[in-house]
Amino acid sequence: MQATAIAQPNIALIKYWGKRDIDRNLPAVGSISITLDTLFTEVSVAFDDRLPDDVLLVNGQQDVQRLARMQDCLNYVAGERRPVARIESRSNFPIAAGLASSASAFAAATVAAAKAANLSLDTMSLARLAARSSGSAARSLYGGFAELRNSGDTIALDSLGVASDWPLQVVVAITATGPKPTGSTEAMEISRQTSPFYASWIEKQAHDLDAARDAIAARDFAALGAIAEHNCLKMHSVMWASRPPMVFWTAATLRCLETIRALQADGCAVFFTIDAGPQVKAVCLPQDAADVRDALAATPGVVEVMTTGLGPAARLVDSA
Ligand code: 2P0
Repeated sequence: MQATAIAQPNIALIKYWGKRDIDRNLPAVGSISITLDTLFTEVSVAFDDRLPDDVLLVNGQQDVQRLARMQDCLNYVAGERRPVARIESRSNFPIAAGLASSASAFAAATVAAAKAANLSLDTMSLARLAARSSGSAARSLYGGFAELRNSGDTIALDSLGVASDWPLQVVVAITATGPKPTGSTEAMEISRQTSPFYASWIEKQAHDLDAARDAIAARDFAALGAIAEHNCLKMHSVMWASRPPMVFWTAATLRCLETIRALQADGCAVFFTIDAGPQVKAVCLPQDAADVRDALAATPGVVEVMTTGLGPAARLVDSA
């Protein structure tokens, strides 16, 4: 009745932004991501009806604010009549700051809860359950390169390669460590309802997915970078043009883009992507990772840099 799982966050190169069904948390667009390796969230789930109530500890502290969403996650996996649960979550990176902590947390929680409930589910079923809690979490059920497709009435996932197939590096530049101001569900709905660019964002996504999938298959770094930067800037354009506008960037975010443009001009194989937060993720080839890290670390306003490779799928580490 107890299990522990680890999952790594993933970063979308072709972004998920917008929902077609809020109740079932179905995305309006497909997405393509890379799963990281150095960052992780470990979640333990213990089902025990002797406990008075569900309890969630995040990094050792009881977390009442995040409890309801975690309870929902366990309900999706084990049913609403599941036993009372004690959930412990631990991450080695700042949570709720645009570093995909919900992806790794809900991927790990889904895997741990399924095992603790003695369910034997395949990866796609686990991914679909994780997606009920957080759309991006489904992608962390896969290592390396993953594609989330809208498939009829549901979602489906494909592996586009494991980490060792194309060992890219990612330098994460942290420019602010506080929580982001707007949650993703609310922010996506604001975009859907108010952004004049939303319809075109949805319409063009299939093209971007095709281009990125082809670039990954061909290991064409320049082509992948071009489509990933374009898709990222398009998603942020949708947000900026929403009402109220959602500008998650800081001055340091923009300075990081200048740094990356300068590196590119020097011949560095690097491109950027930015999620719903102020951090900049610079994806690069291994031989350029040290230069990218040094340049971003020296960029004014960057408070920390973390370098990571691509990592494995969410997995069980212990159960009893
Ligand atoms: C992504 N993001 O594809 C995009 C890019 C943020 C920007 O997936 O509402 O936390 O939990 O299904 O997965 C953030 O959204 O959204 C996200 P929910 P999630 O990585």
